[in-house]
Amino acid sequence: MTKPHILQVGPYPAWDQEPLDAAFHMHRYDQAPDKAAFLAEVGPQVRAIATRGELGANAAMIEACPALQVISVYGVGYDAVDLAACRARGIRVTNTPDVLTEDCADLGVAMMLALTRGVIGAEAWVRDGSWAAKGGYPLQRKATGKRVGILGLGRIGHQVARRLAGFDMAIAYSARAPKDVSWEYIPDPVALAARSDILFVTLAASAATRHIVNADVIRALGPQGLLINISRAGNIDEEALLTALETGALGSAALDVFEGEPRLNPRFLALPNVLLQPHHASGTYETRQAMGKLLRDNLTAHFAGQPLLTAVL
Ligand code: 8YV
Repeated sequence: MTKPHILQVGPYPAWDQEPLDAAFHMHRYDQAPDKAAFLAEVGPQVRAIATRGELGANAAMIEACPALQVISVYGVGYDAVDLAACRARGIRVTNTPDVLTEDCADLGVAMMLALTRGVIGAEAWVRDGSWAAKGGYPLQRKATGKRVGILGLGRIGHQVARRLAGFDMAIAYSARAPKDVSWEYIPDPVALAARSDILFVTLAASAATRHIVNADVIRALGPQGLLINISRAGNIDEEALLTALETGALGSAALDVFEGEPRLNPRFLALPNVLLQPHHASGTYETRQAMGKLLRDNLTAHFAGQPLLTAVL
């Protein structure tokens, strides 16, 4: 049997690349110097696209592959895939939910603790000799017992809330409808931010959620507030966020995602009140191996005529 032709949009670790190369004919879009020429050349043979959450598959890519049947995303977020183009052509889409939920929640909580307690600066204080030269590190802010808002109580938001319950936090959340949980339901983002010291953004991104964290939400969180984003940059009005951080209208922010990443707005780099992370909430060996397996299992199931394991379309 001839191997199905797959367009590979981004790199994968060797433990995924080897089995992918063995089972499929992988076309490395990520390594092609002239992307448009490469698409024009291989597009007609392509029956599947293997991509990553942050890279997705745009309309031009989908259009260049007239025999495309399925797009398999390495990531839970599929907002970068042009779903309208997929729907119009009956192209299936899969993602990798569940396997990364715990790691994403863990990193969110780690970012909260690192920022409130000044862990990064305190470490530098030890290394550069400040401790011995100047004495103890400046006092920081307590995390335990604070009022926390979870904007989007999906799988990841739920795991964040579960962890924060262990910090005796007063938890409130937003969702499309109230959930069967004991935490307070506050669907309006401004009202949620206004009653929160710390606001976690854990919302699946879509056109409808773009800039859901706008200037009003940021203002409601306030000069003592902490904003944590482990979802997608598009959920926050980044311009409003930068201005609020620069002027002190917002206390601080811990961010794992950025517009135009990995080349983030340099204004972030000049800010003392931010914790910046390189979009690695799912970045552990255990989780990335599980994500890679799920990506491959979906492709294998599709070409074996079996039901997709984790279809979103
Ligand atoms: C990335 C993510 O996909 O799951 C998501 O939606 O954004 C991440 O897990 C990961 O960096 C792999 O590309």
